[in-house]
Amino acid sequence: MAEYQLTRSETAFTRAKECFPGGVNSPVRALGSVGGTPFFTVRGHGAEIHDADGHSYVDMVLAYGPLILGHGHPRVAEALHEAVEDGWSYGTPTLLETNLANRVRNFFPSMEKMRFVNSGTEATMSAIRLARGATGRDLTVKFEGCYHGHVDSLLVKAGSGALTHGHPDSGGVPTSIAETTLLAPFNDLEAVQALFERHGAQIASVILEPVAGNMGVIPPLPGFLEGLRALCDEHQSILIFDEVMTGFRVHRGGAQALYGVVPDLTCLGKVIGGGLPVGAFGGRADIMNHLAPEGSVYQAGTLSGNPLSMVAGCATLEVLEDTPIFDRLEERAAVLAQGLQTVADEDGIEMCVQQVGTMLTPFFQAGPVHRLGDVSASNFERFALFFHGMRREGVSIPPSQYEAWFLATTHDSTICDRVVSAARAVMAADIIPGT
Ligand code: KE4
Repeated sequence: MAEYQLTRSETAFTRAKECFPGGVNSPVRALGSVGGTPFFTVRGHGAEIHDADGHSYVDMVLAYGPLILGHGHPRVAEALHEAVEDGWSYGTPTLLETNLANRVRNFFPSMEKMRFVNSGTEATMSAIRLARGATGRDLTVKFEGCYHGHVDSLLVKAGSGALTHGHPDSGGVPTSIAETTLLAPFNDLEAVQALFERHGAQIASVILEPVAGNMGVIPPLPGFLEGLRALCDEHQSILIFDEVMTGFRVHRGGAQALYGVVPDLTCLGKVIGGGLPVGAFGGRADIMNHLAPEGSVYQAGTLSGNPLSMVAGCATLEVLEDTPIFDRLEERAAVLAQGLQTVADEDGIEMCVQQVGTMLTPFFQAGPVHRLGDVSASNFERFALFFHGMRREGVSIPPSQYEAWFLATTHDSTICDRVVSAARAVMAADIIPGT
């Protein structure tokens, strides 16, 4: 019998495992919950991503959100080519940072002042420290299944990769730190009320993904965000919207624009760097002014505001300032979500597609999904079959039921039709109703 020939990605994965734990630099990329070997990417172009074995896929991951303009957008590429001619790291202030801050504020007017960092994790870590410093309180309220990056005190019942690998409570986080985090189920206002009744005077902040994306896409129930706003006002706690994922994704102005609830602080990342390393946190000036060098809350970063991320972010937001582009993108996401739902319904496959703006998640269950406990009722085996079937059909989706799919401006109706056709083929071939 002919010897099996390893694919280039399989060989690359073997070599990567000699360098990195699990062969990856971020756990979700290791396909832990669906099995198999991740493909190794050699390039991305437009709506597609291409692997080391010559396969092309419609990319519904888009680097987990940043690439709202797709891969290699000419405006972003041009901005980077030009910027590189002037050097790419200075350790001094530059006008590039001010330009991006002003563009961000056009979309998020609640960010009276802000600070750039290099990841979403840095943004949320800094925001909760700032909230503690500004209030003199120690406790943070977070929600089960929400993921805010790998911040020690927020890796408690966290979502995304932490859930995918079944470790929502990470090793290495001292109990003394985990105890500063109070937990409530997402969409459960009464549970938060009870926490405030018991700990109100010690609660520095409430942080949440205003639309959850790291346990799959779960919108807030009517009144939930408004209720959190009222509780924070009543107890002088700081309301933090982690819009690292939802920013520019659920609405041009994020969830705060979509639902009309204004947080005290906002965390951003992903889209504002156009795919380069970036994060930002900002909000009320009276809170932000507690930050060094004006105030006592220390936060710093060698590469904060780095020129290449700033120009890539500016070029990206410049394109998004053209409103119709975003509106058309949202429409296509809704059509795609409906297309996936229809295919599942026609095939008698239990699926509940939840979509907000340009992000969506097909849950393999009847739904609706309102909180983490609901997600665990999904058919994870089916999800794994679906994942591998879609890859075979030329569509790359996130390798976990706990992740969100993303669209880019490059995902025109033809591309979206390809995704629906692929889903139809997979459901017909790989997924047996009732199993
Ligand atoms: P980063 O540190 O990964 O840039 O951002 C952390 C973060 C913070 N807040 C929210 C709402 C986020 O979604 C994230 C990161 N999202 C995941 C995807 N679910 C990043 C992918 C990964 O961990 O590899």
